Amino acid sequence: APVHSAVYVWVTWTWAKMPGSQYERNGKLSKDVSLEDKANVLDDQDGHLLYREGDVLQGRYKIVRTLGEGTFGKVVQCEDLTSNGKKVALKIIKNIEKYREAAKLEINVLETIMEKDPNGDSLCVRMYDWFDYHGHICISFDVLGLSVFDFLKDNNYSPYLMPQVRHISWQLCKSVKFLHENLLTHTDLKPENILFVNSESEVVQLARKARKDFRRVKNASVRLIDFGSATFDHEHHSTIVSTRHYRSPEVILELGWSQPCDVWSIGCIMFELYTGFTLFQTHDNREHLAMMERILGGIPYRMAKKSKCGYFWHGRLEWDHHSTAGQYVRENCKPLFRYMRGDNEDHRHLFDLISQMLEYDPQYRITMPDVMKHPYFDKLTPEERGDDPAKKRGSP
Ligand code: NR9
Repeated sequence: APVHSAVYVWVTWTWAKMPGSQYERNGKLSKDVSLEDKANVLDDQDGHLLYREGDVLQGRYKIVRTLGEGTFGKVVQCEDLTSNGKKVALKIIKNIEKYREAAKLEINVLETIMEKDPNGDSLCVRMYDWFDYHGHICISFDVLGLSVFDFLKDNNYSPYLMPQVRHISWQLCKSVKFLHENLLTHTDLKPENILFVNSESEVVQLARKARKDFRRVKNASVRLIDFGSATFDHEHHSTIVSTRHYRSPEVILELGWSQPCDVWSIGCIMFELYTGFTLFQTHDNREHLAMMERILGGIPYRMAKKSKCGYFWHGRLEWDHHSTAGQYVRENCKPLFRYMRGDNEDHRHLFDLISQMLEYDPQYRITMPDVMKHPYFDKLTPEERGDDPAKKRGSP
């Protein structure tokens, strides 16, 4: 079986953008290790490459600082000494066989993306280069800004404003539509994997008496990252995919999955951009299903019947509404449309679209081409839509 399936991890990774975090500790860890001698490349106990600022990899990439860290490895900012010190983000995979094998599959996906989208219209992150550095697979990309998740967190979870929800969602849909057209499913769509190209922001005061100011990103252009779990139609499909909160019902019920599972994740993400909080805040399958039923109504009998996971009795979810968990779900979840903050057309269109993306049955769930035709997106500006003015001029 492909190693691809074996390496899925649930640990969410965090950007080490703050001095004093992991980034500082790394500095201390590698203090006494001379990396000048390239024959003496060392790893820490977890398989991470030990490095210091100023180290040069492949005689080309000079390490400037750590950008983030995850289960698979780290991301560092480098100067490309062969391109006038151009800034790149270098993903350094741990020196562990299963991660190395998974990284090779990821490179295969990234090469497919480059081949099918030579101009970068798909808004998927672009690979510059890759190499094997003493067992650490390294992949270089353009340097991007904060993730949509980190920006939200740093902004005290103030939701994005409607025009930005629309613009970010549109770009995400464009990337995912492209993947689906090329027989791929991303399988790990989440706000952490959507990065602003430039996360510079400005302070906004909605009302003079507003209790709190919040920040608005100046330009909501984003890129989709992390193709480490992306799966081609012909490849082995791991039973469990996606990060918990964004996981579709067919995955939880182990009914088999394909492209529609990405559409479900996007529905959850659009809700989160609009509200600032996670739609399904849970760590337990049964509770997750109970939340779905509270928010979206009953799970279809045919899906309940087909599932071998034992969450149902005669097609009904076994769930004690009077338990502590039952009370938690009742108090913290409500029918989807009650989360609307306004009753104008924008809000109605958004929730209509989200509700079609959160259709239980993957067979009936809206598909990416139809998502992009939804009237919610009618209000995009031509720039946001990514219409190429050059192309437009050429057409009749
Ligand atoms: C690209 C990526 C991460 C540009 C960046 C960046 N610019 C600034 C971070 C900061 C691309 C990534 C990707 N997959 C990732 S990061 O395609 N996965 C998370 C991991 S895996 C090993 C360490 C981090």
